[in-house]
Amino acid sequence: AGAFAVTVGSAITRTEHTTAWFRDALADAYGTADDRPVLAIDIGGTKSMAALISGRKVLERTRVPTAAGGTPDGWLSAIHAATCGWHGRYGAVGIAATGLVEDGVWQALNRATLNIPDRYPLKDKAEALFGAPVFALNDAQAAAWGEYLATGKTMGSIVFLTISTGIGGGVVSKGTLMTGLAGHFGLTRSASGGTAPLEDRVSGKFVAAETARLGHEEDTPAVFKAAANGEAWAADIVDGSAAKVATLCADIKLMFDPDAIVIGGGIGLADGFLTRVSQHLAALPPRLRPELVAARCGAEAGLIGVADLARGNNQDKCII
Ligand code: BMX
Repeated sequence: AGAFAVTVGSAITRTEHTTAWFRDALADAYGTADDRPVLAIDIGGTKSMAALISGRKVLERTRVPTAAGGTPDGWLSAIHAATCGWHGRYGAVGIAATGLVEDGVWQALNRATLNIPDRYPLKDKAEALFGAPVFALNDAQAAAWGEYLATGKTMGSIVFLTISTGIGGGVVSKGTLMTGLAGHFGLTRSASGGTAPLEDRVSGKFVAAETARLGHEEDTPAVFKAAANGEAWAADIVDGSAAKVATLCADIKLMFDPDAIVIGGGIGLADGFLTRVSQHLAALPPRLRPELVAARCGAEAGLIGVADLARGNNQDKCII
């Protein structure tokens, strides 16, 4: 009768069927059919954060302390308890954790930052607890990815450095996030004269220990305030740390030649710290001088980065 095609049955009477075919075909082409938010978790040496994230938008957030004498089971169940009201609203879980995370297995590199036992099955345990697929990665590597996304992927390469309880780092080289051990700058020894891991001479733990050793009672923000007010003991602690970070940044520039070194973390973003690091780099020839910028996503870079990866968007950009 000249018809090009004839359609019979539920394709006409049940339009939701044809809609579903489109939905499934798009999911096959672009990844997951589950467009629910991601539960993103960041387990740090001092505190843990959790957020419900849709795209790069944080819908809900909460935080719980990471109990110093605790265990991974305990840290996870504290986070689970704090987020149980969100259950059913997320389709995947992303975990950014301090320490080495490989193939879903977690361990400490520096037990002074967090005492994680060897080979803890983080992915399996978290999947059983949260009832959703889990993607897990080192905290600073996740933050490097979050900061890279925040640049709109306009830079070819960035190195991210977080100076907090320890010193973490992540490398995005030509749009590819390096995983495994790559970026664990806090464990390097060159900038501390080879005597100890760099983070033992610079990070939040060091500032607190030095302050106590000198007989002062200030907490870390107060030490930075005292340094800004010109109190010599505090300025010595802050400037000594800044000088070592400057040496590290100069070395990173020679190793990776990134477009920028993005600095984050409680110490890294503390008042005046970045300025002091830059002052120590001022004498370098311009070609060798790293470009330092403050983290755009602040403390949430790791949550945003791991949420993107947990969604499956960019996992093929990771090299393990
Ligand atoms: C340590 C190491 C890194 C981590 C960094 C920052 C452990 C437990 N952690 O170098 O994996 O990225 O600290 O961690 O070995 P944070 O807790 O200070 O953010």
